[in-house]
Amino acid sequence: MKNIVCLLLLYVFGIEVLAQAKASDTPAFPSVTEVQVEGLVEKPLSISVASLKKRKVVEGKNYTIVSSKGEVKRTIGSYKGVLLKDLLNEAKITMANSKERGKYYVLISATDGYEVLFSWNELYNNKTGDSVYVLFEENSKEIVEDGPFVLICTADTITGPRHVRWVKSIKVAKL
Ligand SMILES: Nc1nc2c(c(=O)[nH]1)N[C@H]1C(S)=C(S)[C@@H](COP(=O)(O)O)O[C@H]1N2
Ligand SMILES: [Mo]
Repeated sequence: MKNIVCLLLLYVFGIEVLAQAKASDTPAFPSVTEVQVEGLVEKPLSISVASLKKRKVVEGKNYTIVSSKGEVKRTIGSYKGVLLKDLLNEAKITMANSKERGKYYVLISATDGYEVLFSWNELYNNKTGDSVYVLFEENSKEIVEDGPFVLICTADTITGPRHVRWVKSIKVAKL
């Protein structure tokens, strides 16, 4: 009798597990509803897609993802996002000693563990800073498979490595 109950339980749970696996087909990694701006900032932010839309939205066209082998992986026809620097300025980076600016960096982390960084000088002392966006829309649609937040740096030569899918946090830190 006990064995039959066990088999029944296994059967029911088996179906449950299969059903959940199917439901999570997209996105491929756990998605977040808000992206965190944190670390060495005065005012940490937790930002949803809706609240990103209320900020200064930038629209762009034809962003090409180039892999480290130099191959064009795909082109995003149009996108909408907010400049990373605008979010950092809103959160206000705390820097007691300006001589340490060269030690500051911004770490972008994704839910799959992927991480990339931008140095403070790269963002605030170079044109690159005007080309780093947190996207919430690709081709006039919310980003489902790779999102809801994607970070891009259009100034990069090989854009793939700093194209970050499933962005979960943006952390200001210091060496
Ligand atoms: N979260 C996350 N983003 C990522 C990666 C990753 O492994 N995880 N790989 C990067 C690399 S190396 C490349 S080339 C591009 C590939 O983009 P695509 O597969 O969306 O065309 O995604 C980038 N973004
Ligand atoms: Mo890549």
